[in-house]
Amino acid sequence: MSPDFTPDAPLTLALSKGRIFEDTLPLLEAAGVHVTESPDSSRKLILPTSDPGLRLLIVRASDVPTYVQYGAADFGIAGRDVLIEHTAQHPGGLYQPIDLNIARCKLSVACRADFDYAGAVYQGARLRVATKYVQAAREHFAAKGVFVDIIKLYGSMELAPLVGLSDVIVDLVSTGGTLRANNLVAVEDIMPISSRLIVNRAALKTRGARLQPLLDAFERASTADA
Ligand code: PRT
Ligand code: MG
Repeated sequence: MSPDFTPDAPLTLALSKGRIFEDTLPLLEAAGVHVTESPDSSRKLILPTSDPGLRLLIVRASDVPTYVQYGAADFGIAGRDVLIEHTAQHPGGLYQPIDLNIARCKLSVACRADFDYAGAVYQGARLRVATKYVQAAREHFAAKGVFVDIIKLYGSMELAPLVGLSDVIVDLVSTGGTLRANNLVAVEDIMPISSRLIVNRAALKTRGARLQPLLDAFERASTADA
C-alpha cells in the first residue's frame, strides 16, 4: 500500500510511548491540540486528537524514522541516538528541522569501577564495547584513534561488563541511577541527546501548508523553555 498523501487525509505524527510521548504533550498543547487518550491505558496504536486533521501513531522509538521516511507518517519525533543509527543506513532520507529539546540525556562510555579505562586507552589496548548505538560508538572511538570490537546488544547493556562480555558500554545516561545500581561509572561523555522533529520530504512539499503551522508552534514551544 502506498502512503496516503491525499490533501484532506489527516496529518499523521509518529512517536513512541513513554518519555517522548509525555514530553510531546505540552508541545501539542502549545499548538492547541489536546490528546484525550494515553497509549498506556488505551492500547490503541492510532490515537485521535482534538484536531480531526491530526492523529498520532504509537510505534517503537527506533521505528519512528522508518515510518516517516516511507511516508506512513508525515512527521515524527525521535531521539538523536535513534536518528544517528537510522541515518547511517538511510543517509538524507529525512528532513530534521527542529531540535525539540525534550527527552534529554547523554550518550556516555561507562565501565566497572575497577576497570582502568584511561590506562587502556593510553596503552592502545583493543577495547570490547557493548552497545545498542553501534554507529555512534564506532565514530566516537575512531575519532579518538582507539581500536574497538563492537558487540551489538538490544538492551540491558549494563550487564555486559559485569559478566565479562565487554570492557565498556556505550549507553544513554539520564539520572545515573541505572549505572550506580549496577556498580558502573561513566568515564566519558560522547554527546548530549535530545529529540528532534523529523519530516517526510514528500509530505513537506505536498502538505506543507498544513504542516507548517504545527512545525512553527512546536518550534516556538521548544525554544520557549530551553
Ligand atoms: O524501550 P524500547 O526498547 O522500546 O525503546 P527505547 O529505549 O529506545 O525507547 P524509550 O522510550 O525508552 O526512549 C526513547 C528515547 O528517549 C531514546 O531514544 C532517547 O533519545 C531518550 N532518552 C532520554 C532515554 C533516556 N533519556 C534514558 N535514560 N532513553 C533511554 N534511557 C535509558 C538508558 O538506556 C538506560 O537504560 O534509561 C536508563 C538510564 O537512565 P538513568 O536515569 O538511570 O541514568
Ligand atoms: Mg527504553
